[in-house]
Amino acid sequence: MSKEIKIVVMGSEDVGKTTLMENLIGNIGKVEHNGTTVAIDYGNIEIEGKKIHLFGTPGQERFEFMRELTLNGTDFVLLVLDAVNGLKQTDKNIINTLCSKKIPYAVFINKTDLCNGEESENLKKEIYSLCPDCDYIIEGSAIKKEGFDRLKDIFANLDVWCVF
Ligand SMILES: Nc1nc2c(ncn2[C@@H]2O[C@H](COP(=O)(O)OP(=O)(O)OP(=O)(O)O)[C@@H](O)[C@H]2O)c(=O)[nH]1
Ligand SMILES: [Mg+2]
Repeated sequence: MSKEIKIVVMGSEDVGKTTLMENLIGNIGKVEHNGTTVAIDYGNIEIEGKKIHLFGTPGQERFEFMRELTLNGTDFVLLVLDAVNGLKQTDKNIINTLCSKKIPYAVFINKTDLCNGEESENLKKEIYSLCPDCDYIIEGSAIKKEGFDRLKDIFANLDVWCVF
C-alpha cells in the first residue's frame, strides 16, 4: 500500500484555483458553468514518488456546503488568494475554520503578475493577524506557473501522509 495525500484547494471566487490546478497538474476533471466552478475539480500528481490528490472547491458562496463536505478527511489545504483583490469574507471564514480545526495549510498568493509586491505584504499581515499558526505562504502566478517549485517542494515534504 502506498502513502498518498489528500489536499483541498480552497479560496473565494475567481482567485485562480482551477487555473492553478490545471497548470500544475495538466489534465484535471472539472465542472464549470460560464467559467465558474460548480462542483469539485480533481486531479492528481506524483512528486518525488509520492501521489498527491488535489480536490478543488467552488469559490462562490452558494457552494459553501461543498467546501464543508470536501474538508472531510483532508490532510492539508492549499488556500489560494488573489493578490489584487485581497481577502474576501469567504477567505476569512476559511482561515478561521482551518485555524480552529487545526488543519494544516499553505497560502498561495496568486496573480502577483498583476501587482508590485506591496499587496502581498499587506495580505501576509492580515493572514497572520487572523491565524498566527499559518504554516507556509507562497507568492506566485498560476497563469505564469510562478511559485510552483516552492509549492511542489512543500507538497513533497508534508509529513501528514495517510494511506488510501
Ligand atoms: N493575471 C492573472 N490571472 C489569473 C491568474 N490565475 C488565474 N487568473 C485568471 O482569473 C480568472 C479566474 O480563474 P479561475 O481559475 O477560474 O478561478 P477560480 O478560483 O477557479 O474561480 P471559481 O471556480 O469561480 O471559484 C480567469 O480569468 C483566469 O485566467 C494569474 O496568476 N494571473
Ligand atoms: Mg474554479
